[in-house]
Amino acid sequence: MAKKKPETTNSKKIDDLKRFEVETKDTVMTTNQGLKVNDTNNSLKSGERGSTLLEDFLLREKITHFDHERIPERIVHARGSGAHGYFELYDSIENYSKAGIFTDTARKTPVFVRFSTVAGSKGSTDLARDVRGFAVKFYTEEGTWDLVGNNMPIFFIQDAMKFPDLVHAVKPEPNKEIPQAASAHDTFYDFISHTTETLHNQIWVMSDRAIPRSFRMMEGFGIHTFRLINEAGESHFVKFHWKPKLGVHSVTWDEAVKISGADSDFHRRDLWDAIDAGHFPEWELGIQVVAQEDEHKFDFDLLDPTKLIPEEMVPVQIIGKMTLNKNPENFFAETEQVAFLPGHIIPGIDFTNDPLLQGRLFSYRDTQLSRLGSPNFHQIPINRPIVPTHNNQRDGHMQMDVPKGQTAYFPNSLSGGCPHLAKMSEGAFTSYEERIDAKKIRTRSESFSDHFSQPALFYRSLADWEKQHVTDAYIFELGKCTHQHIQERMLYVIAQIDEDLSQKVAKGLGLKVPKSIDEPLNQAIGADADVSKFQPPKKKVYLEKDPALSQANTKFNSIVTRQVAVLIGDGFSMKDFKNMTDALKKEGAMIKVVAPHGGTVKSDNGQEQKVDAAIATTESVLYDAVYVPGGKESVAALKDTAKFIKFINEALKHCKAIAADHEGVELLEATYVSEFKDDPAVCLNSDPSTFAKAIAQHRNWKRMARAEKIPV
Ligand code: HDD
Repeated sequence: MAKKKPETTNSKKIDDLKRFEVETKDTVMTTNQGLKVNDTNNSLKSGERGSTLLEDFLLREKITHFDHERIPERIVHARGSGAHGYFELYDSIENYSKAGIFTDTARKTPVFVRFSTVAGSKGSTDLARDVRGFAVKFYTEEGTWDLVGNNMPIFFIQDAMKFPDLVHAVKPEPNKEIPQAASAHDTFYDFISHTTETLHNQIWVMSDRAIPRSFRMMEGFGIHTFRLINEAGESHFVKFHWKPKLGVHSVTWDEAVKISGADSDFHRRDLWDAIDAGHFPEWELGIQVVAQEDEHKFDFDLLDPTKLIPEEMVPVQIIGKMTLNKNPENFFAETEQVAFLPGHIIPGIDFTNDPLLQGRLFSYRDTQLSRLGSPNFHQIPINRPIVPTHNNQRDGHMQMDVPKGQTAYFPNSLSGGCPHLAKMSEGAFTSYEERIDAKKIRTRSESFSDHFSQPALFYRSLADWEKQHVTDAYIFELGKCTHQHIQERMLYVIAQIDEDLSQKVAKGLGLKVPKSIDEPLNQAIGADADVSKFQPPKKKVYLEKDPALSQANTKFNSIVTRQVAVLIGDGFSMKDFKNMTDALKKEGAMIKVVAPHGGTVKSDNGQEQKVDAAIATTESVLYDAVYVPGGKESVAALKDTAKFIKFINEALKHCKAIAADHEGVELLEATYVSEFKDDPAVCLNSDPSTFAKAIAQHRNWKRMARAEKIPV
């Protein structure tokens, strides 16, 4: 993570946005017409206690604007958080692409990124078990490029035609509008179990990827196979990857549930606070490139968005870095009104015939019309490109520009033929000339029909603790379904991925894995219901494991922005406190003092220490690690408050690093930590560097099986 002052002046996009910023400091209140206002608290009445007059234009303007403040939320990805930043290229990849951002290493391309959950409404919890959106808008010199991806490298369905079904199945059930921001319900698993192409993305959602510790600690993927086009017009297939500098880390499901209550804005706050503190999150951009002639050399189809290319088969080449260094000035104007369209591309990048991507090219423009209300949504400040735009499109709701001249058509002579068509030498876009010789047909390619090999590869690649989390997630999710036939059908399809996994889930549900599925039902509801149709005679094992799929192989080298709760009361040892917190702060950790009360606490040498949170207002799930310094009186006060004991026991259960010095160790004796003294992430009277190393590990997952038994 970079730590420097925001560089807002050398970003063309930030400068552009400044033109629209409205300052209220040192200003007088006016109406929208500029009329100075001296009372905004009382309406105009007939007498002191009389009725309100129709004449009251001030009341009308204020209330009318308020009445229309809301716009429709996004049909999916309604809940999101955004930030500004920039992209820098390490080395030119001109062999593959002629795009300026991929050839010019001197450029700093402004970006706006929006992270999101998918299923929940705008006000839902950040910690839902869900896919996360990872949408990046690059404001390039050749026009805007949107890479609208997710934090998982595959998608649920293969054809955009099924998207409304998928979304209707996962959203709250239409009769009762329950549950909010959750896939754990009958309609979702009814759909999933009848649509086996979803199973790959589904097993990722059961994994820890679906409950990230932070937006800053998750990967991003363009998912589809795109094309890179070089100056000679040659095409290479490409998949885009974002790799976070902080590694890929997650919370446990028990924490996710509790964080949703303690701070449902956890991810939004985390992103804002990190940028605000100058700890700018960074991701490296990687590409997997496949030569045109290798299109058919894989056991899966490159056009199938439910398949990833294992990194073991095609390594990811790192080509650049994105840094987020500025929070938005206004949530609605920027994060809410930003409109991402997969159809926004630039010369040097092109689409493939992936049928999901092809449908997306239609859907996103369409949705902005109802969401933002006008075909002029590109004129909203956050959506404006950093390069000038000229064409003959005119009028429409909320036209902000004032297009000059007599003509709005092409060709024309009255305006000298302008705007004239761009020549290729001027950087015009042209679509890749793909040779097509085919019949018009409504079908699915046979090459898309293996639905089980890759979910199985994913599951095989996970560490034991990750496999346990997947098992627990299935038990939880299916346990929330009320129809046994849906649960059993799911057990059947999970067994096609991994028999042992299905047996474990079945045990948790108190059911048996069925030997076959209900054929009459299949016939009644259509071809897609027939699981066997989508199963190759033998599941393909083209790779035993892909280490990149497991979070056990991520980075564990930093404690930057890790939240460390330091538990103290009056009389705490300032020597212990300073020794530990100075060392951790030096490495970038954030120290948060939690005390029996708010305000300040006094140390053993009489110094006042500011309290960040009184114990009554906070929960252990909001921190990455816990430290208890010495101090007799302090420890006695902590022991006296049951919530401190719960706080520590929970941190222990969630496999976090815990440290204590001198009398602080006595507090831990009153908790389950006393049974975990041999644990490498329990640091008693140890050097701060030992504790820092344990925090950098994120969690001590080896503790998991024993810690599960802690009753909190
Ligand atoms: Fe989508 C929003 C990601 C398939 C239709 N999608 C949306 C956002 C992200 C994605 C990150 C939020 C953008 C923002 O922050 O404003 N969607 C994906 C990915 C997909 C995908 C990675 C598959 C690889 N989406 C997909 C399909 C369709 C849509 C197949 C329709 C056929 N998606 C939409 C949408 C949204 C949207 C309804 C809602 C709000 C918006 O577009 O602007 O049009």
